[in-house]
Amino acid sequence: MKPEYLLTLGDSSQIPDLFRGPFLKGFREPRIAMVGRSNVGKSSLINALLKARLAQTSKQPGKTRAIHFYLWKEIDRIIADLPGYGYARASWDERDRWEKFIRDYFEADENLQGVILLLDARHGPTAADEAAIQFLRGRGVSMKVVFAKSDTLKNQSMRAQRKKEVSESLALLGIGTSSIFWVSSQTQDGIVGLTRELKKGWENA
Ligand SMILES: Nc1nc2c(ncn2[C@@H]2O[C@H](COP(=O)(O)OP(=O)(O)O)[C@@H](O)[C@H]2O)c(=O)[nH]1
Ligand SMILES: [Mg+2]
Repeated sequence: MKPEYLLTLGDSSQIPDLFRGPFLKGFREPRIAMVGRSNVGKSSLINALLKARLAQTSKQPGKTRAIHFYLWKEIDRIIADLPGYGYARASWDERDRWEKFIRDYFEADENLQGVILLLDARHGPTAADEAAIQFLRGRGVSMKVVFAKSDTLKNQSMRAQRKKEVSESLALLGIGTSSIFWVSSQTQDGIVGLTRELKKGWENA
């Protein structure tokens, strides 16, 4: 039942080698992709969900350039840690490369169950997050919107206020409250509920 690191996709040129029909290098488990801004907490959330320290986390944004895949045996899925977007110091050239790489990956992966779009409980959704939502929408990818770092909202009224604000702005982007989740990788708050949801399926997405 232990989760494990599977492989890394470094760039688009490796796609034909790794993806065959619904398989990722021989593995048939459906994929879940973790998408979000650089430093929002993607790798930390993967570790919290898998109950392991497999994904590398960092205080510095803009570190991950590749897609790392992990086998999440507990729920029979493969979870993909994607490079973050919206890193302020990235050059235009780098941003274009991000888009192309991610687009190539989504096109290649025939067994992608859906995406966890990770937003920051304090600031999301930013313009870059909205662009990502539109991008995923346009590709017909199922989405669950997860707010990370919920521990940073210190009290009940702050939480209630933020929830109201974000559900209004997400509704404008076509995302209903049943696809919105709040988690903290630090306190583990919401991790069990999200796991259950990911295991269940994506009917509501
Ligand atoms: N307070 C708090 N900090 C977090 C949480 N999750 C991640 N972080 C911090 O946010 C930073 C970026 O995390 P990381 O998982 O590497 O983000 P990534 O770039 O999206 O993969 C690190 O310093 C983490 O310790 C959380 O739930 N609560
Ligand atoms: Mg990361």
